Amino acid sequence: MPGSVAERGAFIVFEGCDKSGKSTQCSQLVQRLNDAGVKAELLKFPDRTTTIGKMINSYLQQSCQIEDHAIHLLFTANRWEAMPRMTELLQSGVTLVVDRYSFSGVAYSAAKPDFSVEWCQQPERGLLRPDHVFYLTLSPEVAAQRGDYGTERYEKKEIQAKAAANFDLLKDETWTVINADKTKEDLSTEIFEHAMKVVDSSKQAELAQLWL
Ligand code: Z5A
Ligand code: MG
Repeated sequence: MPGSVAERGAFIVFEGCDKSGKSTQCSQLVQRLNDAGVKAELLKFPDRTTTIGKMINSYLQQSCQIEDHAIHLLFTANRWEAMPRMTELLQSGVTLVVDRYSFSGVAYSAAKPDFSVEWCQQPERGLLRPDHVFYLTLSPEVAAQRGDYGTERYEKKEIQAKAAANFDLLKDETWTVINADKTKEDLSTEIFEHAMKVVDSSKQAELAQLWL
């Protein structure tokens, strides 16, 4: 109808350190939203399927070296290349549930010596701003009960601790901090109830840009 504003989808991000259950909860949320009649899709960063994503994958699997600033910019570029499709999906009414985003980009790069949060944020400025971030927290002791760290580059206790401290610096009013030391089912119910409110409140809101 001319002049009418179509309802857009919500942009929901999950963040947190290794093994906090992000991927598990992202899948569950998409399933629950779809079951409730809300069109929702799952996206994940890094998206290891693109040309840039394949370089990131090799770096994370430690099969190549990439200079620290350069890899930071590749993680960011991997988000920029997704912007046209994400914008189109959101504007067509699809809710996006996104497993890690710019906050991981900043938290992990700024955990490296001589990197500041401000420097790391700069190339992320202007990306789509999430409507809501669910930040899953887990103590290192409980995380350890979920199995050993894998062999990927940042899967080390010290880096995870620094990243967690950096996540704390990035929180704002759009974040909900969730203690992830609960059953998968309990967590999923808590998150779904909150997410439905975000879906409702985002319908008429303008899409915004991050850190501008
Ligand atoms: N990185 C970066 O540097 N810059 C960037 O811009 C971005 C990322 C976007 C790869 O990320 C690395 O890239 C990451 C940050 C960096 N490095 N680190 N760390 P990834 O997202 O691909 O990493 P992953 O392999 O998916 O691991 P993860 O995300 O840390 O795990 P998770 O998704 O949080 O957890 P999960 O896979 O859902 O669950 C882990 C295990 O715990 C599994 O066995 C589950 O069955 C179990 N689990 C889950 N929930 C529960 C509960 N509630 N109770 C008990 N057990 C549970
Ligand atoms: Mg994951």
